[in-house]
Amino acid sequence: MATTVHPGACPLDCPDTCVWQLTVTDGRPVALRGDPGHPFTRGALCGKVNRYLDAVTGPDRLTTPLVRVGPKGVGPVSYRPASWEEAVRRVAGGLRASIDINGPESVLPYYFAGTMGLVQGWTMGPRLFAHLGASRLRTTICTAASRAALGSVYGGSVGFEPESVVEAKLIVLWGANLLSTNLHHWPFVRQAQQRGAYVVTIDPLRTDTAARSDAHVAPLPGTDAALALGLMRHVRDLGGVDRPWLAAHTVGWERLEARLDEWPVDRAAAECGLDVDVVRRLGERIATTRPTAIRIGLGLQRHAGAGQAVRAIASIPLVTGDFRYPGGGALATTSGHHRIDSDRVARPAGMPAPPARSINMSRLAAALTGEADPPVTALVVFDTNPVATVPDQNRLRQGLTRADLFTVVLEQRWTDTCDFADVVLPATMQPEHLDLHTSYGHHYTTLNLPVLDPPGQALPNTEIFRRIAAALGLDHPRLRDSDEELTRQLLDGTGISYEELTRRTYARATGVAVGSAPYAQGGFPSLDGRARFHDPRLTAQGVDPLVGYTPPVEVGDATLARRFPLALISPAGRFFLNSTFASLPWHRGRTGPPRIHLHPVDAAARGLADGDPARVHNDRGEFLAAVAVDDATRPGLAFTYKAYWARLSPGGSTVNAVTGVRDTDLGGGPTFHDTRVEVQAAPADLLPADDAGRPAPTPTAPPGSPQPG
Ligand SMILES: Nc1nc2c(c(=O)[nH]1)N[C@H]1C(S)=C(S)[C@@H](COP(=O)(O)OP(=O)(O)OC[C@H]3O[C@@H](n4cnc5c(=O)[nH]c(N)nc54)[C@H](O)[C@@H]3O)O[C@H]1N2
Ligand SMILES: Nc1nc2c(c(=O)[nH]1)N[C@H]1C(S)=C(S)[C@@H](COP(=O)(O)OP(=O)(O)OC[C@H]3O[C@@H](n4cnc5c(=O)[nH]c(N)nc54)[C@H](O)[C@@H]3O)O[C@H]1N2
Ligand code: SF4
Ligand SMILES: [Mo]
Repeated sequence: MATTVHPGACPLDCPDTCVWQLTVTDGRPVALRGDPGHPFTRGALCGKVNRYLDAVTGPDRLTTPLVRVGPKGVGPVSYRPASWEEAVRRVAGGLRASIDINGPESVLPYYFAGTMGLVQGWTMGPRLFAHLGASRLRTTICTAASRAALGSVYGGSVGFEPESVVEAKLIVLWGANLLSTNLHHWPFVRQAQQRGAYVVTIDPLRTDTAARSDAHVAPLPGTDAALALGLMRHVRDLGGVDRPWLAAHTVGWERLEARLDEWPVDRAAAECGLDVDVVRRLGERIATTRPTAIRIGLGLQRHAGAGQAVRAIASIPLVTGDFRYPGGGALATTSGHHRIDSDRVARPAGMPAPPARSINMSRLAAALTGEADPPVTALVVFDTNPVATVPDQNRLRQGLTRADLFTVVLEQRWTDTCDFADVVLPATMQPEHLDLHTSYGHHYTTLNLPVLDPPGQALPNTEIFRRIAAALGLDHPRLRDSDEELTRQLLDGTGISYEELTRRTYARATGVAVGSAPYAQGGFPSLDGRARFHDPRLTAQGVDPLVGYTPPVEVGDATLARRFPLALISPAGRFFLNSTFASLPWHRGRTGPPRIHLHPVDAAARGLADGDPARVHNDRGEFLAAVAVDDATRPGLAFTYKAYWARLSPGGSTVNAVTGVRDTDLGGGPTFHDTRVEVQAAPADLLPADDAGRPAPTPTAPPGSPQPG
């Protein structure tokens, strides 16, 4: 028996981008472990990816192209296998027909971070569609609000060096559930805590992360900007403003200071539904503790006021001068530190790429049901499962069922979205293709080489797009670049060579040293190196140029609250990664059925008990779930985990049947958590017997995971 061990990168949409080691015996994968030498992820994967080989070797892998022969929307029965030659010819014919009738902008490539790999995700597909003059996709579904907000405040998505957090004396985890979603940052936080740091989690829910913090502050959802303004006001009143640093490295403090006059602590506390002393005590700690590190999560960004919230939170360390110190400052994502520019590779110099409109991916349901003009009549989906993950699921399905829409889906397994495809193309998984990864949670770049043969006829996305380009008769040489050439193009100008990565797998990539304070002397990536509280460029986007507060739209609507009294948020669960793994037996078993978590007071008011089947609904739609009576939340606030599959859920719908298409104030992001619903008892037979009332599993860390706490 020949056994070999191969390093690679976890491809999932997770800030940690772990380096793994895959053991292969006689061509078959037999074990997957974390690389103990990796400085950030330090040897352990997470619970869900410890079972990644279930996904690679599963009997549900797609192994052959499939073409539709029955109605849309009913599932695999509508499809028959086809050769690659026939499938690609059909795709080219569908795209050509759309272009001939409605012009190239009628074609929409729709992709996201199902793999974070730049080669499979962000090079050949986008390149082909740029060359065609197809609509461009604004990839807003995740970090758009912080990208726009931090672009305004710091000049880019940058912040403190994540490994330096061990030096912090106060750590604020703000709308971030590290133990579920950024597991490998937690040991650094824990190390700081053991060295005496005080850890505060700001989250409407008492998550595991909140429970392991020294303090938990639970504001009403969508009110974080008000909290940040109140905290800055208190810091100022206590004399905690670092005026020399502020004067040297920021713009607009006088205006912000005038605004803080409007935000006494009691106003902020009232807006956030918090006890005034809670805000005061936190303000006092921030005023007096150096360095303070603020980890800005994604959860607080799924609200109408997300742009202002991120601006306001990112302003706090500017006021206190925390960027002076290693471990001080704020950090949402490390993306802005990485130097690889995938857009340059997607639109290479010398390749014609006609100008085209942009379509906001978070508005897909609207774009497919009348908002886009010319209409979208060809849709090519890869690395994403929008039927499960975008807002307004019912309207999306209506759009996807349109007879005049030609849809292609590149996938590894049959998902909710495949149900609506005209052609389904089987794609490879990470151990089967070449890829290159940056990270949104650390400063390393990782190479992933193919080590397994794909099942059946599955092909890498890149190869599928090369074949589609050829079938369309496009002969630009850049549409024939190999995966290795694409990887070298991505690395061009970064100072890291392909050869180095083939030897070492990963390399520190950003020029920011471990444990350093990259903005101690200012030098933010803005044009003048300063950070901004006031930004006149935002006026053109209809946003207040000064850091301020945008209240939640739906959650804040008192009239709507009479019909839909519960605010609903849908954060990440531990054992799914968005909708990835949500179809696999082990991961489903660990996660349990869809549940609607209600505070005991709200459950009692509706006559609902733990395990009861319930209908969660508003004017957009409904989904079915088992009630979980849970005091991790507060009265008036319900929650459920995101990204179950619709086709595997009771009633065929998920939480995204009740979320709406509405943009954040800045960046055009989605507002999943700015949602109101009512919850009612549902007839017992609406939930499958094994799903109704099964007790919630207690999440426990798998062997080999970093032990929280
Ligand atoms: N296990 C697992 N890991 C994941 C993912 C997954 O699905 N599963 N998803 C990945 C992806 S795509 C992303 S973007 C990241 C997201 O990772 P996180 O940034 O952790 O995002 P969420 O889990 O969506 O939300 C984090 C917390 O924000 C809270 N929250 C909601 N609304 C508010 C608010 O208004 N204010 C405040 N202060 N907090 C609020 C939620 O209760 C939640 O506990 O995780 C990645 N990692
Ligand atoms: N209600 C609610 N909804 C949410 C959120 C929320 O907080 N609440 N969070 C949102 C967030 S943060 C995000 S990032 C989105 C993410 O939502 P999606 O982008 O839809 O992510 P996934 O559901 O993981 O789907 C990724 C798909 O890509 C496929 N894939 C992976 N690698 C490859 C590959 O190499 N080739 C091909 N062809 N396919 C591949 C996987 O099989 C999987 O089906 O969901 C959003 N949806
Ligand atoms: S923690 Fe994130 S990067 Fe690491 S194995 Fe799990 S999903 Fe992949
Ligand atoms: Mo995300």
